[in-house]
Amino acid sequence: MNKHEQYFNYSFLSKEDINLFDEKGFLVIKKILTPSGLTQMREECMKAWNAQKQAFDPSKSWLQNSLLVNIHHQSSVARNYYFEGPLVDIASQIIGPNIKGATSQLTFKMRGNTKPFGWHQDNGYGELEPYNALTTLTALDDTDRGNGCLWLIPGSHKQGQIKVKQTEEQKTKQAEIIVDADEDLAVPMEMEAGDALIFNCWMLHKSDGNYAGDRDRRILFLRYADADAVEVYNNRKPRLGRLVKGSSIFEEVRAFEKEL
Ligand SMILES: O=C(O)CCC(=O)C(=O)O
Repeated sequence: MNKHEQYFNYSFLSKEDINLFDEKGFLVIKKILTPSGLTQMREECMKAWNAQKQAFDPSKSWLQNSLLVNIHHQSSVARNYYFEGPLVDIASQIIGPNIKGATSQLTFKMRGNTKPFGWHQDNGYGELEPYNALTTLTALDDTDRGNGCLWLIPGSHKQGQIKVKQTEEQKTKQAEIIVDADEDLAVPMEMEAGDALIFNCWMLHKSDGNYAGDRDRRILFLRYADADAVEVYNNRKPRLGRLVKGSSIFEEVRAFEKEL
């Protein structure tokens, strides 16, 4: 029995799943959180959120209104999920034997938060190489078109890295990086609370505002990368992140293993 089985449902991708992922660039994993995992995750994440975030302010950016970084420093269930949960093996099936955590954050669009987040690739923010990083979004609420679910364009990862000339604000992650996309090809990713969506670092995706009025849309966003992944925008220095499987050629990444 896995020590976190009470909170997470462990599974592996089948060969068909992996083929589908290669072709479409995304997969949905149903019920990856157990009912108690979902309850605990919501509780701990909301505690961190309420301690640091203010009510929605339309004059502020999406990032200011909707993002809380490094949730694994603030919630033990999020930390266990990130470093020892089912996504670790799933990420390893896609990326390879050596992987590290690259990003952990909450993207919460609470009721009344009508800010959209335009089309982008996750590897457009802080480009990592090799180009096989995996984004995972775990829904903490049922999410649909009404409350601002994610939309993506199946197969759009095949166009590779979209080069954007970034402004100073974008480089320091204070401003969004929006790219062109064909809205007609977009598909809404409606999910039930406790499901996870995983996608390739080049997947084009966006979300609209939460216009549901009486429903929040809370998402736990975790990203995994090859343990040797470097930051292209930062003189190709290794991205620091905890090693969760295998090893790294970089001493500083191996040392990071011991940290939270
Ligand atoms: O949570 C959202 O609405 C969008 C999040 C997203 O696409 C991202 O953080 O890259």
